[in-house]
Amino acid sequence: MSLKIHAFPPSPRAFKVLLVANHLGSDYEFCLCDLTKGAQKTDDYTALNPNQKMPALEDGDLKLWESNAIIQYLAAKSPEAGLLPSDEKARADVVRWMFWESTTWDPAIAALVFERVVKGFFGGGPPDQAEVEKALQKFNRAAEILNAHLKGRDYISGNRLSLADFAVAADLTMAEAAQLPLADYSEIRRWSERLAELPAWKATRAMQAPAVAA
Ligand SMILES: N[C@@H](CCC(=O)N[C@@H](CS)C(=O)NCC(=O)O)C(=O)O
Repeated sequence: MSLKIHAFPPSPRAFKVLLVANHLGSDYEFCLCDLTKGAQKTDDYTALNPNQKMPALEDGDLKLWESNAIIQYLAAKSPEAGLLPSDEKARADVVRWMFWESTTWDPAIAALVFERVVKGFFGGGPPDQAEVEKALQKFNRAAEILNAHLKGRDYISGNRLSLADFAVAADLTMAEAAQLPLADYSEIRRWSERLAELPAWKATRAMQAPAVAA
């Protein structure tokens, strides 16, 4: 099997990549990159991703990092699934939401995950309230935009399931643990609860617990 995905499934960025691979039925080898054991800092892994972060993908001589680049590659290998439209305008809309996820949505949520989950897990002390407040402001601003956009829509782009849905929804897998304030965002809850019913979503959720126990 030439396709390998290096990931730590509890992380939303890893969840995103595994979710898309599972939804597409991609033939891949799962390689645990155990962040709790510093696997991202080994020489072998650094040769794969000099940023010392997961996820990463290998396909023959291709070494690819950045979760959105990885899911774009996976979708392009399975065009029949339609997760990345071939029409220029439709594709630009999907890609626009993927960039929004990388630059706006993910950083706000990741800051809350860091303060409220990761620090505790690694013995890094209590959440810094000033950082939490800053992240909450960013989160609420982004959530208002997404919530308004989803009104009357089942999917983010083009009224069909696409990489935009997977990229943006994956960040919500830690919503409970990071206490994301979703109560006021009923459209986001409706849309994400629907995605969580996908067989691939459930299969990817099932990959999370064993990784923590490993
Ligand atoms: N923009 C990157 C972010 C990757 C990233 O920050 N991964 C984190 C975990 S969610 C990581 O591997 N951190 C390990 C470390 O910083 O030591 C992506 O979407 O792939």
